[in-house]
Amino acid sequence: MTRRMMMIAAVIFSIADAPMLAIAQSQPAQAQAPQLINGEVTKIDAEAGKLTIKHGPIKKFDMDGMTMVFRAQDPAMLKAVKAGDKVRFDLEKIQGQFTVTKIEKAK
Ligand SMILES: [Cu+2]
Repeated sequence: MTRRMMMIAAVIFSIADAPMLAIAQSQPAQAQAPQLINGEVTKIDAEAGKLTIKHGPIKKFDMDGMTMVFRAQDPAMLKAVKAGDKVRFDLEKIQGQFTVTKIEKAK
């Protein structure tokens, strides 16, 4: 009986902990405000779904400023910007490819 009660208590506690865990996990995500990278679009290749950006240093990938080709996560991005535009963008490595996940014109 006592053992059974303890097991029930353990289940209740694990349920009660769940929302707290969710809160704890969401906090680091909030602290990581998207740090956009500065760059300038030098070329759009809509057919390949790629764009070339002359970018500033990218800390998270330990990169200095350079010009490189990126995959666009969303083809709409390739219409939203054009060669010569100063932009701010975010980058992720998706399936081994540097992929622009967000891009906006710099003001
Ligand atoms: Cu680079």
